[in-house]
Amino acid sequence: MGRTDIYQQLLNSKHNSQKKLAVLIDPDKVAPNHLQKLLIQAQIAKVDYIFVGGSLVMQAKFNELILNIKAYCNIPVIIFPGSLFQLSEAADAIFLLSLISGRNPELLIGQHVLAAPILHQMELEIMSTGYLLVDGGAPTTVSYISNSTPIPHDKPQIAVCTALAGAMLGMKIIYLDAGSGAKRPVSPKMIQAVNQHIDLPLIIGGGINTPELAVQSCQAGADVIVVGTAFEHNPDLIVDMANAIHSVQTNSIK
Ligand code: 1GP
Repeated sequence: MGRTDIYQQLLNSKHNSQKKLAVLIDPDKVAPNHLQKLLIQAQIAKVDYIFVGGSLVMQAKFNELILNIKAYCNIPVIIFPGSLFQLSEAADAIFLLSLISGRNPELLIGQHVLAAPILHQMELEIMSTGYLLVDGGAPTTVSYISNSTPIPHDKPQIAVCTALAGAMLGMKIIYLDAGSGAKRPVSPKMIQAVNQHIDLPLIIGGGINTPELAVQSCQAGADVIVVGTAFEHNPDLIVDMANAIHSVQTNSIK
């Protein structure tokens, strides 16, 4: 299998204002029968991407999970790695995340140095991603494990400066995350501010649990909405969420 061109697709979709939905599968949280149901719904709903990963994964069979996902659906699978243990050539692509909102050197560059020789030998498309953790109203697993301070919810300017720095450093995607199960998602105000300053694909996740919240984020400038927890509780929500996101029409307000 040759390398995929998911990044180019993301750029094209951004250019055409087509909003995308990614379903996040946390390896620890999905039982095999639930996985099948989730993926059948995802296929029916024409979900755009499956992200796989978590900031704390206790499940050892990462590769097997990705092979299972591939067996149930043909949606592109992108690794959203919480650590070096979450690598697999069975996926299509990987976000090479640098936690630029934090000041933990391991997650800015340390883990990347260790992963680089392994990634170099894999056929994965690698997408350099500036990852910004935003306060979601309560401590999340990612804020604890990453040992980093999230950007305050009501400080869009910090997110803007951080995203700008990431773009200037050559990162290709910006991911604003309130953390899995966040009590409040990244605010439309923050999304809009970041979107007005950078021209890169903008991924938004954490605490988005209704189609209305997803649409608000898209209208503020999100290109890809990531949903995990809400679908773990209710896979039937996938179709409504996808329809809502795919119907968003925006006139880019830069
Ligand atoms: C977390 O952005 C993702 O990294 C998804 O969050 O589980 O709250 O949907 P949820």
